[in-house]
Amino acid sequence: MKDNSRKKAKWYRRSKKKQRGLTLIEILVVVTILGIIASIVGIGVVGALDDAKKDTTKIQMKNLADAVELYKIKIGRYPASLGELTKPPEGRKPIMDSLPKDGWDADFVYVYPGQHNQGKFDLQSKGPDGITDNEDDVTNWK
Ligand SMILES: [Ca+2]
Repeated sequence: MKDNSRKKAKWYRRSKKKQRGLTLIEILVVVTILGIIASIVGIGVVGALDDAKKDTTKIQMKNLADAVELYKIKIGRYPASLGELTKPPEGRKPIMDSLPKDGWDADFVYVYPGQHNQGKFDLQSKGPDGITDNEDDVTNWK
């Protein structure tokens, strides 16, 4: 009887040790899986954030383009620079209180007369890389 219970206790301790080992491996597996899931979700969030910044840029660019058109209606010509939207010549009322920034908090590039939009103006955001004339730019001509 006593011998049997000792055996049981020994078996129990062994199985407990085994269980602990397995639990550690399981924790490692779970942590690894969680890490993989977190990185996938992270990539998704970063992607959504980039899309949101691009959308913000498009909206701000549209507002800016509307302000430039309004300037033309009020003053009779397109502004030579975006600064004229906030400080128009001859003490006229500003079209905008401040110039909008793109989704990456950078200034828009304004070119008049437009090289891409004949007879109008070009607006360009340098995009996430901050460099003009590459494929991540947001422009009013493509
Ligand atoms: Ca760029």
